[in-house]
Amino acid sequence: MRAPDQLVHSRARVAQRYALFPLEGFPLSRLPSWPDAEVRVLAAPALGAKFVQYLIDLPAGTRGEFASDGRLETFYYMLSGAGKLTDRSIKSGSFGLLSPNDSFTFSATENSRLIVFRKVYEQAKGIELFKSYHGEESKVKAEVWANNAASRLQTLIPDELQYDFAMNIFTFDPGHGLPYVETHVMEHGLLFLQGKGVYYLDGTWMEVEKDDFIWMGPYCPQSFYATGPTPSRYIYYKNVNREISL
Ligand code: UGY
Ligand code: MN
Repeated sequence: MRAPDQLVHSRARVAQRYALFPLEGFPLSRLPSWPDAEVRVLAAPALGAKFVQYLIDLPAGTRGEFASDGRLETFYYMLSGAGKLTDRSIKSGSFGLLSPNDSFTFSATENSRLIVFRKVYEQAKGIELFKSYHGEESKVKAEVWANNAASRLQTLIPDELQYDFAMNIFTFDPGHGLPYVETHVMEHGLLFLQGKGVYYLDGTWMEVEKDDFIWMGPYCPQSFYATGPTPSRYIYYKNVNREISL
């Protein structure tokens, strides 16, 4: 926050096919199912996204609920803290994909920060609904990406037809990035976990750093390269494995 006698500036941008938001610009909200949490709505249909993504800060000793409604699937990723997800201990780096039919309660034993992502599950003929799935980032192999050992990809959700989206973590060593500008029908909801760099969004290179959120809509030309002294890491959503509805 700036002092009352100072000017305000921001790297925040909202365009037709993308948006970039530094963390400090989000006002806080509450949610009925997370009454003690401070919630930032990173992306929502009001922006053009076909999903919603929250950043949730939950104080130690309080709880929140991932409520099922038979329609929305939910992905969570713990950025920091620790707690119990129903009877499972989770901590920084824990993640899971929750079926639209399952409800879970999260009780924070430490001050916790997590990403919660929700979208309508797209059923497909002949494909059974997936079962809720949990994992630890530290146990997901970082695969060399595009034949460059300085760019590595962790795939948190298996690339199988049961799942209608991917959630991946990219790591780029300084000086490395995506080897081309890519443009595709899939959307992204992307949170910077570490480091800094420059992101190419629909014709413009923009500086980005830890805690920034980027929404990329369909056919947003995009690329990235990492700068700064440490590797850059980001977690991102991508809708996959379904026909385009007409
Ligand atoms: O999977 C992807 O589409 C990825 N290469 N996009 C990105 O990192 N912006
Ligand atoms: Mn992409």
